[in-house]
Amino acid sequence: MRVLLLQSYLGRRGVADQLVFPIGLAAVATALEAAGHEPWIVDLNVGGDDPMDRLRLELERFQPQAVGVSLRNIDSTTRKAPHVYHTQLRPTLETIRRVAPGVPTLLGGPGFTQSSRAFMERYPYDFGLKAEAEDSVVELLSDLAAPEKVPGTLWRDEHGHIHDTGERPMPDLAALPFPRRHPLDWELYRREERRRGLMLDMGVETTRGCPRRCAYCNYPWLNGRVLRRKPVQVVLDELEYLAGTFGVRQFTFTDSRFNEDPGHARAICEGIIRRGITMRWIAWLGFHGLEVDFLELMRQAGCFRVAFSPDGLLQPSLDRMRKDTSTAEIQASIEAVRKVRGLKASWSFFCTPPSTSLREQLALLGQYFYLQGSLAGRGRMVLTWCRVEEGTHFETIAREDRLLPPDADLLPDDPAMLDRLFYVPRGFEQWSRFWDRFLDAEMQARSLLGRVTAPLRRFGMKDLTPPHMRRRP
Ligand code: B12
Ligand code: SF4
Repeated sequence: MRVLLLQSYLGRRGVADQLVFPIGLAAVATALEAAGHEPWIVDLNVGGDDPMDRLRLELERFQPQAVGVSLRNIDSTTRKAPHVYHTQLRPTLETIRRVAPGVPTLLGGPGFTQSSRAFMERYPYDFGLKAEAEDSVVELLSDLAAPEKVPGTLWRDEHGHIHDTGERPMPDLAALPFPRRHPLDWELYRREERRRGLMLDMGVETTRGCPRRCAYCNYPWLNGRVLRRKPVQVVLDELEYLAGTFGVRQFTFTDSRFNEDPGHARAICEGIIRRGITMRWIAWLGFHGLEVDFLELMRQAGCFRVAFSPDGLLQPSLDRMRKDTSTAEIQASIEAVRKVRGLKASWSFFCTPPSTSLREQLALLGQYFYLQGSLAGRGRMVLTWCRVEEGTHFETIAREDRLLPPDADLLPDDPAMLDRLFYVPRGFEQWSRFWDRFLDAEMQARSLLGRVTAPLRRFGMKDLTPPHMRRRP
């Protein structure tokens, strides 16, 4: 069966959104190909200025027998650049129905999984597949007339009623091949890189799943609560394939925490060094058992930036968010990074987390300058507000604290309504405004720095202007 796989359009290009390769669709396409289907991936975020016209042309050219749409992102989840993505599902479906009437339509992806029933109710696609879909998509396409036999599926019957077959076990990651990246037009990414002055962000997985229970997090629903490992050999083969076949020079490990199993992470770094793979990469890390020699090993294996998500700084907020870490561990991670020459790092915090205090607000301010100073330009603090997501423990916290109107729509269509979904505890509204202005000032300062250092770019210096403030080349 010819299956067209679409990465949903984000509704804007080149603003604050990275250029991300659709590895979710690559994974689905790899499973479909192995089962004898013919997949073709179209990322509506690249190629041509009119994504729906591009979709029309692809539908006419490829003549698909089924169309799958990946809803990766629901909205920007950021307060500073609010944007709603999911509404693009409607014009996408309308275009498919107009150009390819009667062709079955499927929804999937992490954004879809987060609120699958709500999306099926809002947008009349025929089927929806929750969570990891390498197995379920093959089962469903083998007999579209019997979706009730495929666990993890939602579908609409002839009366418009939505049915749900419930949950299914996640696929066996150790048995899956790595996602092939060929059934799409690479040249369009290369062109978009040049147009936006950005580098394509290529994702690579080493594990799936997370056993932790952070209050705001939905990852355990997307990938389960059990850590599943991809065999080291497979990860290394994938890296060689990416470098050798497509000339990929940089990638991001997409794991929740690359070092959740430190032994597995070490084996990957050692393998990269042993095989002489010379790509640069980024990874998220947890705090437990973080050792300087492990960071050194990562650095030798090509890691140039690590990211931490402590979210809270003092113990009361860390505990209320079930972060399973301590202030001392956060500070120790800064010390560890400081000892590894050349390694860049970021720590993200919520400006106004639950159970915050005046002490924590002042400590956050101090931490901001401490990170800049102690790491001499290598360290950065990222400040955000927590967006309350449906069904998370954080939603319970926000309701306990009476911070969510009872009628709040957690999937708003209008970006202006997103603002109500960011957690700001009572008594800290002034602080929230302060952080708002603080971040504006930070952005202006970075933009100014970019302009001042512009002449040095001719001599090879990197563009320091924040990507969305750059002029298009
Ligand atoms: C790594 C990551 C990033 C990295 C990506 C690096 C890279 N090069 O890939 C970075 C930091 C760049 C990033 C950025 C953003 N991210 Co992000 N990211 C993730 C993360 C942790 C993993 C995604 C991933 O690659 N998984 C591995 C692939 C193989 O899995 P997958 O895509 O889920 O695909 C599987 C299934 O979903 C399904 N599937 C996928 N598509 C389809 C389609 C069909 C038809 C079917 C049937 C099935 C199906 O099958 C696939 C195989 O099993 C997820 C959380 C998570 N655990 O999913 C958040 C997540 C996807 N990100 C999210 C967000 C919000 C963003 C940003 C908008 C943040 C921002 N404001 O900038 C941007 C958007 C960037 C963009 N242009 O798309 C949200 C999206 C949901 C939401 N709330 O909107 C998530 C879920 C996190 C969260 N907060 O809940 N992200
Ligand atoms: S925030 Fe990270 S560590 Fe916490 S539950 Fe989610 S994926 Fe796991």
